[in-house]
Amino acid sequence: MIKELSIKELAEKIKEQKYTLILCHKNPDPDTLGSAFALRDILALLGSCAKVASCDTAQKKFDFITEGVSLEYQENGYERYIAVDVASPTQLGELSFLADKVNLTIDHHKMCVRFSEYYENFCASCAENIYLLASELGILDKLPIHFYNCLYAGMSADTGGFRFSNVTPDTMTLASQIIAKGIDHAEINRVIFESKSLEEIKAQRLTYEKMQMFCDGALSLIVFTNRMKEENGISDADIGDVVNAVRSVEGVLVALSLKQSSKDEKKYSLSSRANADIDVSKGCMEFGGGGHVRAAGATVIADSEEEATNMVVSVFSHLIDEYKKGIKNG
Ligand SMILES: [Mn+2]
Repeated sequence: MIKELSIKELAEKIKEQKYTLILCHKNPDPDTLGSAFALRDILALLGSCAKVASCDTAQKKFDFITEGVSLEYQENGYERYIAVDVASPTQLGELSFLADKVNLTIDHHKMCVRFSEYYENFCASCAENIYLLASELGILDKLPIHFYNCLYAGMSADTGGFRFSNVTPDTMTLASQIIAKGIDHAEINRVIFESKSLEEIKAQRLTYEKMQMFCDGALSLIVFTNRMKEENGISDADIGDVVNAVRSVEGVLVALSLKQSSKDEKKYSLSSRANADIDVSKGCMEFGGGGHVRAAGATVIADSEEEATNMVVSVFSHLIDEYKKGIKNG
């Protein structure tokens, strides 16, 4: 039986001095990175050395979080493994073989597969849980400005710049306390939302060219194949948030992106976003994934681009139909 920890119990465990590996999810975003590096600041203050790992590299622009440290995993005799912002073992990607070793998970995903003792709190970002942990430990005033930069980055990224439905009065109260620490919040937001590499812009242009519409325009989809990536000199990191591009089309209720894996051509990484009250995490669960009500992911196994497309369109068009029926009857 997997145990859920209270914040007190989590704080007690974090106090134990142990050489720690902190694990981020694949395609690391500012929330998993910010949570990991903020947790590393906490551990450093408490006398534990920690490294951070992910199966994918962090984007260069997130150096203000990672301080340029590589996320590459190396076996190093770690005494403790902590996963942050990781909804299921599959979210560890190529590092999922470490799932059995994980001692603690700190997360905020409602739809999830727990694989170790965990602390969870369904706030907008995992970063908020790291703040609560520091608060419980009574060390908020001792942590460096880097800690607050990390937390703000996680909160802002997971709330789309404090615009998504997951924002609560508590989110804003906490953001206010973090801004009061003197962080450069405008610069963090510029880096997260307004700064794209030329390759990311290329990926976005391709997305607008190649997107497909289904369900009378209620479902949008972009499939990124390895061939498309090679022909255009685009890497996996460059196509990170293309789902938001297909999501912005007027009339779209659910937006999807499928990215073919460079390592295994039968694997497609699925991202889903909802513009209405449709639980896309249910759709992702069909493929063994998870996430939030309006933002979720999974890995789809298919022999071809067409097969992957048919599989996701079938599942998500069903969710859209159910939603439309609900509106008619409701
Ligand atoms: Mn998150």
